[in-house]
Amino acid sequence: MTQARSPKEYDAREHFWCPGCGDAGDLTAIKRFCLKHDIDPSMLVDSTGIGCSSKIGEYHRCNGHHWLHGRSLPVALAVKTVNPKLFVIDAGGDGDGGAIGMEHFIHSCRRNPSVVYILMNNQVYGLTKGQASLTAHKGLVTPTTPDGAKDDPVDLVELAIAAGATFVARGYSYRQDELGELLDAAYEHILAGRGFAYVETLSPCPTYHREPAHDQLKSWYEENILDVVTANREMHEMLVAARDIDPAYDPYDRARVLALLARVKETSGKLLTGILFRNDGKAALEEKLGVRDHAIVDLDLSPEANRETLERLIDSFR
Ligand SMILES: Cc1ncc(C[n+]2csc(CCOP(=O)(O)OP(=O)(O)O)c2C)c(N)n1
Ligand code: SF4
Ligand SMILES: [Mg+2]
Repeated sequence: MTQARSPKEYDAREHFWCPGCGDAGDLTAIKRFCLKHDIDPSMLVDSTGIGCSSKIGEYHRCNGHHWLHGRSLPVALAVKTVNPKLFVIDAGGDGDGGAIGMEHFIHSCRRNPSVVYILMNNQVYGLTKGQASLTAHKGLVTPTTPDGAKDDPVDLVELAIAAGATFVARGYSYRQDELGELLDAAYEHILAGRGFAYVETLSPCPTYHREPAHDQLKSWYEENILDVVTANREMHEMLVAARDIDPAYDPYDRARVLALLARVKETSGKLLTGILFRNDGKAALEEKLGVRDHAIVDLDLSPEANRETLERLIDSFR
């Protein structure tokens, strides 16, 4: 592909995340992705909530905007519905999209807009000084879990699949090439108008996520990540008798994906990465609303052009 834009065209203000923050890896991946696909920054919308991760829309050139904590997805859906030609990314943290914004997350998966949702999961509320989030692993010590987190974490990829998302993937922000591949696949899903692409990125917070048994947080992640193809092979070998796991991983098989996630949870508790699930057969929100080829943004919404409709509407209330 010929490169029409220079990398500088995707620059915005310098980021001020802590040294080693995984969010910086996500930012690099987004910028690389934009350059690779020659994305026009004026056609790119980055809808974000509140949190360290939600600052990402300020750090690359796009139509970036913050909304209330946990409330960015409804705005992303509205933007996409009004102007389906825009490339809409929603980005934010596990606290933002998984905790306070969980209902919007579920409804977005269900409604299936062609939006890429990048959820930067660091297991804590980084911006408010490291409280445990709903994705904190059991035993994680934080200011709100001084004796270690006691509850099972919520696996947001599992939730996304159960709620009806049509593309579900998880990457790791320190592994740029893999993350780039996931973003490429999510983009392809969006361009084909197939609907909601959930891309979770494991984005370490070295400031507040402490693992006493590890000198570096990075080694904790390396130990606790497992790619889905390897997991499928290992589970197959382990569970031949169960005969419910095929040797070849098929991300289109929803029941098997969920079975694999459950078995990995029971056995090692590792976080699966890769493209976990795809469904090409569900209508996207824009299609359901009939706005893909009749964008609301192209309509003349002036009172003059709509007087008759307006009068009919007023009459209907009489
Ligand atoms: C309605 C509301 N409740 C609480 C807050 C305080 N608050 C700001 S960011 C945040 C959590 C951020 O965590 P996460 O989304 O995981 O982002 P991170 O900082 O970890 O990247 C909270 C609780 C807020 N701004 N608004
Ligand atoms: S507090 Fe954590 S999430 Fe926030 S910028 Fe620092 S390392 Fe990143
Ligand atoms: Mg967080």
